[in-house]
Amino acid sequence: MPRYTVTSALPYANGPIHFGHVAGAYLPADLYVRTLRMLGEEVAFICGTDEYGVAITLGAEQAGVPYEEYVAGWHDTIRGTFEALSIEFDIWSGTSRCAEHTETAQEFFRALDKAGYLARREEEQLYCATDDMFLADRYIGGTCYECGHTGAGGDECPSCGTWIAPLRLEDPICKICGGTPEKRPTTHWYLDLPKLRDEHIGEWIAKHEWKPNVSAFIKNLLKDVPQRAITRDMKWGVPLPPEYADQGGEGKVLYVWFDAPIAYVSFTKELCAQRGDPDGWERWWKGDDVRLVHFLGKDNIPFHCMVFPSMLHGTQQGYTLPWQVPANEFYNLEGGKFSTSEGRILDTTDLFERYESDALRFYIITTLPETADAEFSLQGFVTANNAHLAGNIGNLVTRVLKFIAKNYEGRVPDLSEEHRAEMDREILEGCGSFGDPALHAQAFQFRRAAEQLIANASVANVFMQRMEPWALRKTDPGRAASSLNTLCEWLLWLARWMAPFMPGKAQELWEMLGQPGRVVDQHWPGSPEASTWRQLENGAALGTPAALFPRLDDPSQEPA
Ligand code: B3M
Ligand code: ZN
Repeated sequence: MPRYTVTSALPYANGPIHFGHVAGAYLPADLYVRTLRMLGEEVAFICGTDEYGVAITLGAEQAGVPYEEYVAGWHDTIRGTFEALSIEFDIWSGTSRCAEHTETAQEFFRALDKAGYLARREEEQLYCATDDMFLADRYIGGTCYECGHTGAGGDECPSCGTWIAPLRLEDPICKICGGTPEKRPTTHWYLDLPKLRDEHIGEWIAKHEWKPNVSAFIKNLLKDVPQRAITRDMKWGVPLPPEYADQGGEGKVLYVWFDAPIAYVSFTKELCAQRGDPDGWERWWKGDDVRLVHFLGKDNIPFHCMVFPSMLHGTQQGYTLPWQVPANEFYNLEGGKFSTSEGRILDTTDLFERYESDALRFYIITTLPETADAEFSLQGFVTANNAHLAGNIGNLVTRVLKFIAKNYEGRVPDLSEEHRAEMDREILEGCGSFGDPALHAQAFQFRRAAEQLIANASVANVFMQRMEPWALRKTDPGRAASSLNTLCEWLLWLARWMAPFMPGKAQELWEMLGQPGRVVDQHWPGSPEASTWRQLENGAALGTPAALFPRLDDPSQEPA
């Protein structure tokens, strides 16, 4: 029986999560995990904040707060967005707060070095005597040696796009103090990706079955694979193992993209320690029965499909390699890119105050950028909500359960044996096709899974229109009751089918049907079969019906 280790890319603790991120690495993962769990699969769902690197130190320095305080603040803010969208990891940790992370990352470094996959190099780097530090790329400015643009950075020239070699910059300056840095010798370690590619990873990548949009991206990865620096002269980060101090490792930290993916392992250790099973982490990372699934946005493909697998393999400690990396394309905001820096993000607090989070969740799922870039549009959301949720599922639930509450004392109307076969035939064969949304979710086709859920709800709407129990009740009360009983049974399926997509609303429907416990804890129902699909007792007490999805006003008509 396979076990699933599911990870979502660790968001940098330097800004809010917007829907572009949610659609890339987080909501699809949560939907997938919820589906697997209802199918009875064993899953560990791992995530947390990425708290080191220049992306963090620059942000903290500009905010004028200590690094620890800065990352802790964003860690909590980002957790709030996930909670609002019912995205529930088994562990939500952080690379600077996870007690197991330093040792785990250092262990990877040692193992890779021992296996001969690290190269140690003496080299020159730009050093600022005023700030008493070697300067990482983004702390360096100067004149581009290709085009003469004076606003070039230590990483690239914004004018001509050249990837800058900092030592070649003309008139280099330190962006912290504006002074002129000097060249000083330093030592760094490089991950020998070419060697790992040629020994094993290249063949593994070439043979692995990737999602189509991922394999297109990966093809080019293998061509130009340089050795990659994995250490930095910075104070904030995972320090090198102490035994490297006298080899030039003093005052150096691991490059953030080296330690961050290792945090998936560290956080798993933390999770197992929390569960009182500190050694249990290995069952999630080693052995043939582990299925490692990484959810991420496409810009993280290289690190998750080539660099991290190289690191896992290179330790020679039996780590499993990714089973699937269902990366998504970009999710934009109404024709423009979501961009925190340019302020092009939806005000999620305002959105959650105005709209049901499950409705937002479902809309994002139906517009996921699974094979091509896609976008969030407020008009699109309102239209989809009114059509699929209020108009389809909501309408069905309200009409059936309110009618029963009023005319059948809130109890499941009786199914008469004489009508059973007719009712089964009608709804299972005569009202449109239905199917198992989990089959598509397990294939990472989440939009298709959502469409299947809507189609399944439509079957009951067609049945209701055809049977018209409110009219039938006057002429043939027995068949009216049997048809309403049949609709209640279908709603019981609908609540379970909905659970991975809209856990909150599914629970509301579950309780309206008088069912105990949590719908997310129910076994996945699959697809109804005539002989076994019914489970309700005649006369069973139902809960109090209520509107599940309110219709939304056209946002363009709303007051500004
Ligand atoms: N912190 C987020 C990004 O590049 C980066 C992901 C790390 S996953 C190990 O957008
Ligand atoms: Zn300086």
